[in-house]
Amino acid sequence: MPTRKPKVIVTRKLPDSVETRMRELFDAELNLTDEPLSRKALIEAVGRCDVLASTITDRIDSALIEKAGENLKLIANFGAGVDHIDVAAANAKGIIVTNTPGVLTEDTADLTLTLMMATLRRVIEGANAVQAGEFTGWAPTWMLGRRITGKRLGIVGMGRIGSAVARRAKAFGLQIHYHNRKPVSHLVADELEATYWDSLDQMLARVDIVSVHAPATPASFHLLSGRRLKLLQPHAIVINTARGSLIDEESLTELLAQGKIAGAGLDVFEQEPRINPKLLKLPNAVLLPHMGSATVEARVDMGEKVIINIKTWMDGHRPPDRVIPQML
Ligand code: 8YV
Repeated sequence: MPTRKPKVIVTRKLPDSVETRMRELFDAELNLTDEPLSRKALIEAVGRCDVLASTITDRIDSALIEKAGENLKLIANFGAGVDHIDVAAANAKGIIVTNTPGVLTEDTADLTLTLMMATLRRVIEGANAVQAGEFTGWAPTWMLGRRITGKRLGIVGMGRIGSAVARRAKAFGLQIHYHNRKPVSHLVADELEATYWDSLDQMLARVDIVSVHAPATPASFHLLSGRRLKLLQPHAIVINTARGSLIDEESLTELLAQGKIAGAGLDVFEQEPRINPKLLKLPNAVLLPHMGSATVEARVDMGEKVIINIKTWMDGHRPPDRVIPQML
């Protein structure tokens, strides 16, 4: 740990209050343009900083970590997901990785429910129709969506965000089903009246809505594969506010186009910011630009967490949000 203020390179523009505090506490180098750093600039940054404050738009793979200078000891990620960071390679080089869990749970769960409702109730189609001057008056059979109350929701991954989604969904009258590595505690299951499915395949065949909330790891890549998506009933919808890699986007697009899945609400994509052009054209797909945690409050709290992680490390303590690879 340096006795001087640590050199912290921040790869993207963060909320003003966070940047101000970083300037006070650290020898902070901010990104005033907010352009994602090029590979060359990232290599240069890891070569000379003590701490890299990264985001999802930085690809921190083993080749980049190879280039790290001996001062780099902490990658303090602004965000909960760390699938863009090779945590094992960083740890092997003595670099700690931290993230910002907890503070974006409720906002991401809110956006998940927003997508469910927007998809089932055709909210975007309706708003677009009004803007296009197509609202010529109320009609009994126009813009019909599907009722939310009473539907069966299948949550894939019942961690913090999955549980927050379940709580909200229960209040909307949905029946909660979930697949997880292991069942949640009896207390939580009773509160949510949730049904545990050991077999993801069996759950998929029986739910009306499926929402994924698992971390992106090699094991969860295409968890909703083409084969599994075909198990869904034709009236089912798919929601993703986690990571694009969890769903085979090409198969999902085909099944939506063929009417074999009724709709999808997606906030994340396999090759962000690129989106499959066929998906963009589908009226039954509600697509958002990765904005699950995009509230002023969440982004300030995420910044605070980055600061706390750097500060505790700087003071010689174990940062509270250290990512342990075995837990991913
Ligand atoms: C963040 C997210 O905004 O935290 C995450 O994992 O997906 C987003 O909500 C993004 O990762 C910031 O780096």
